[in-house]
Amino acid sequence: MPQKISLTRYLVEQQRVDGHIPSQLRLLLEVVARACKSISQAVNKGALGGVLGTAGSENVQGEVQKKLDIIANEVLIEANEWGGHLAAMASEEMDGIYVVPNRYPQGEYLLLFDPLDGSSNIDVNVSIGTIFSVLKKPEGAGAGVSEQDFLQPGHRQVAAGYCIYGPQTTLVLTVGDGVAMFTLDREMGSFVLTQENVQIPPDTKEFAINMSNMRHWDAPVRRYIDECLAGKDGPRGKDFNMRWVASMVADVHRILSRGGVFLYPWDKREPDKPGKLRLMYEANPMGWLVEQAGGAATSGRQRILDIQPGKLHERVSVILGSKNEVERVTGYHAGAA
Ligand code: AHM
Ligand code: MG
Repeated sequence: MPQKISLTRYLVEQQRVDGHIPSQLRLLLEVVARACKSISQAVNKGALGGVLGTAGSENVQGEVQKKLDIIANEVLIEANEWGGHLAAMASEEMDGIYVVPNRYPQGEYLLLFDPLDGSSNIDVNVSIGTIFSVLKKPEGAGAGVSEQDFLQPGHRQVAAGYCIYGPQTTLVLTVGDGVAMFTLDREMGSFVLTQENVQIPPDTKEFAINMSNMRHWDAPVRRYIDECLAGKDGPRGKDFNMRWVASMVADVHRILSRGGVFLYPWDKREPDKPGKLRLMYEANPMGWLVEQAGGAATSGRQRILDIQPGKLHERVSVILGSKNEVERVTGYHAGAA
């Protein structure tokens, strides 16, 4: 039987053999993985743990917080604040940044997360997940840390990933050397490498979009979906299938596993907002994972990873997945400009 490779061993080997993960980053990723294990436990208990339902509060974006949103946020902060590897954290569930308290040593990394993505699926027992992104404090930023230090484009990420809580709990990670997947072995209590060098096929017959928003879309997105729906007899000359889980982690996980294209575009419901999803802790980490697996990620107008954020909770239009499809939709935007 082949030897099992744990996440710890994978990270140690990345550090030792390839030398591109400093020990502090390795520690950080191990701690994030440990926090994800705790969140996975809480998610699994569901109603038995009294963790379902709303918490009676709203986050900075005016969304109702679920109990598990808050629990997951706290688990990630408590796990990460004392290790000495971080300067500060930012989360979908917190208005401002969380600076590591003075009683702990300060590190040089910045951690951003969506503690529990796909919140609307929590109470209905459908896959949800934690998304994370790691940046380094900019050179010459001086002592202390501010929100400004976080405002770096996605191509500056040093690690990114997500943990999906579904039929299996799987941690998906990139440190800039391809994408690896680790499945949680509950008996062993550790994440075990189950897939390396994940690749997204460049072509697909599967798209993911919330079709109920169709009447609000812009012309390029409408054109793309209309052409997919036209099937074999349309301009694409093939039939397409559609999937929409309404958990970005689940939709992206499917795309990393068998290809596809995911769109959450700008729409007319909120004309002043560039999109629904958040750039820094949703689009950037997912965009980098997808690129590392040979796919592409754009806003329709620009590569996601090249967008300079103006604020922590910035939103963005997202098109990601199989490269030829993403390039096609992006091309339709260029044609419409
Ligand atoms: P959340 O972070 O508040 O859970 O919202 C993000 C989620 C994504 O996971 C998913 O792709 C999208 O919202 C679904 O939105 P909709 O319900 O509009 O289809
Ligand atoms: Mg989210």
